Amino acid sequence: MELSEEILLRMYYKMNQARFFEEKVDYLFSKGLVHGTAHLSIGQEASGVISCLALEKGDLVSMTHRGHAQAIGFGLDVNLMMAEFMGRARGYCKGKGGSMHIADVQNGNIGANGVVGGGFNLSCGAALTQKYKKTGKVVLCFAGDGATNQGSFHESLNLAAVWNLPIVFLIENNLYGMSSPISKNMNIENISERSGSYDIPGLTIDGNDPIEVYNTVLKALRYARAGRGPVLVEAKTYRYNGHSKGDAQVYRNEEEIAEWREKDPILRLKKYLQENRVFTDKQIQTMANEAHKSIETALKFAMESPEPEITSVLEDVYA
Ligand SMILES: Cc1ncc(C[n+]2csc(CCOP(=O)(O)OP(=O)(O)O)c2C)c(N)n1
Ligand SMILES: [Mg+2]
Repeated sequence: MELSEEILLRMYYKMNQARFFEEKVDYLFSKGLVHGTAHLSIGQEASGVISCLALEKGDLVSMTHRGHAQAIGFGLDVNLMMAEFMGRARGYCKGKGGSMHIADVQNGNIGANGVVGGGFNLSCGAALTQKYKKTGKVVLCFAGDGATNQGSFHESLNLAAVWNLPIVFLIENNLYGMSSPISKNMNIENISERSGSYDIPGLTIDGNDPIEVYNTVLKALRYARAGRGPVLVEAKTYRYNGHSKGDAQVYRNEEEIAEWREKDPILRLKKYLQENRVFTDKQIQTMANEAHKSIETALKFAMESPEPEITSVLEDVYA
């Protein structure tokens, strides 16, 4: 499918924004300016960002613990994201959630989730609501390869199938669950094969190809929106950084990382834009510069935001 200049511009800008956001996150940790942990998805920007660009206004998304790119693709405000990440009161959760709990429920972002596989059931509930209220909206549910070994994945696919729910399960298969390669955790090569057990469509795609990701997710969303039920999409991709902070990465070698860097999704889109003469090199550079600037602005916004008041510690506590 021919993609408009407008969507190609959004793809390039937002993937760069996600990359710069996470490079900044990494830097802030290295300087000891942030506590706790974060999971970077540098290298996974095509599956994380681009899938969300295929959504329509009003569609919902549930994210993973590795959710920064997904959030930026969905359109969350990078100022509020950075403030949340830095534990500041102007953040999405008033600075009390941090990286793994960024959410904007009013606007359809059900949230990132520290519980691996925790988004499947929530997504089914949200999709059931859309069906019941006949909103015509679809839920895009992100998960990792490791999460598909959880019971919640199988329960949710089964329910989504028998209830014909408007939901697209987007599995970012980055080949590892923490330090375990997928071959140690499952006997199949393609996770999309698991769709067969529930008699729903299952697709495996090159998750580092922005155009393929966009076209596939768009089709899957249309299928679900038309009332035909859920779709399972497996996007094969790779994270260049460790699982989270403090990962010595003894389970893989430099050659493997270098091989995947050759397939970098941002460089691939850049090449596509150049080869098809969609934009000039100058325009491409300007888009990247603008994305970079937006992250510098976000950091300034976060630094200027106060920390939460100690008196607010029991506010917004549900359990
Ligand atoms: C229920 C649960 N079990 C274990 C963990 C610890 N944990 C955090 S991330 C992770 C690996 C998840 O792998 P995958 O789903 O492939 O996502 P990735 O980290 O590769 O993006 C595990 C086991 C957790 N957070 N929640
Ligand atoms: Mg994984």
